[in-house]
Amino acid sequence: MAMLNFEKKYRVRGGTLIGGDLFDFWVGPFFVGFFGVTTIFFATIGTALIIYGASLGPTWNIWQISIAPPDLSYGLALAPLKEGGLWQIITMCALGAFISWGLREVEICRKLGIGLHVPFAFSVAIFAYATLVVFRPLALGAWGHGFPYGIISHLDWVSNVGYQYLHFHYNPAHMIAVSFFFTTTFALALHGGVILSAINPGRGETVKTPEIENAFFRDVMGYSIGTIGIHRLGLFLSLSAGFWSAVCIIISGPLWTHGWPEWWGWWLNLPIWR
Ligand code: UQ2
Repeated sequence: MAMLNFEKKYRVRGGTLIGGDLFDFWVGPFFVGFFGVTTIFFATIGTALIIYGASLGPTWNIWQISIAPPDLSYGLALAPLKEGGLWQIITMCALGAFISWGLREVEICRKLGIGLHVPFAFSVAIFAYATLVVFRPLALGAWGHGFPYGIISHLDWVSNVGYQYLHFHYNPAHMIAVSFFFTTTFALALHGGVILSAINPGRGETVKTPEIENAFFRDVMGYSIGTIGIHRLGLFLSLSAGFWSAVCIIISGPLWTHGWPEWWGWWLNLPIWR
């Protein structure tokens, strides 16, 4: 923990978005801030409600515990606690905690005088979650379209919703999202591989510089994107994966209600085949 030596130097006052100096302090290594307090608040209530919901259920088997959204017949109304109301409050707590955490990241970025790339990246993950449990249910007119909170049950939900569109892999936005996920792992494999190899040369050899990393990729594929470039590319690829994931599910139902294989009829129906 050598970095703790000079960490105090960067532990600066100010940069808060709300509350001024009131919550501008640390507990051990953790910055608190107004949004640290709201994160703890929402996370604690949300977790307590999940445990309460589990206590009502038929099982304590961790794999089978599930907290379901309301029946479709409740539409966009609030449901009784044991009829999906718990799911609704837990969803509000989850979003409250996630957004609080993102804003706490913004405050820390402002303190340190760095860009807002990390909270922006996190906001894309929050956006993808909100698409599943808020935007799409709103567009379809019922909270019952959200996914259940359970390890196995959320997998069943994904499978069932997928088959509802016959073969979800024919969803063009899903294809784009999957391609971005794969490309992200490829880029991270290349990057992690080259960094570990440069920093961990053979016995008696010195640690290698970015010049050697550049030379490696130029030798292999005639092109090096550079040390900053690979991180820009990685951020772009991963955010694109999350963005297109949100797109592929928001268009399923609100925009396209048939099977996804049928969507490709536009190709077969082109007038050039006649
Ligand atoms: C690179 C570079 C790095 C890297 C990597 C590359 C020195 C340490 C991984 C190579 C990446 C390229 C050529 C882009 C590949 C394109 C896709 C879409 C995966 O050049 O600079 O810095 O880590």
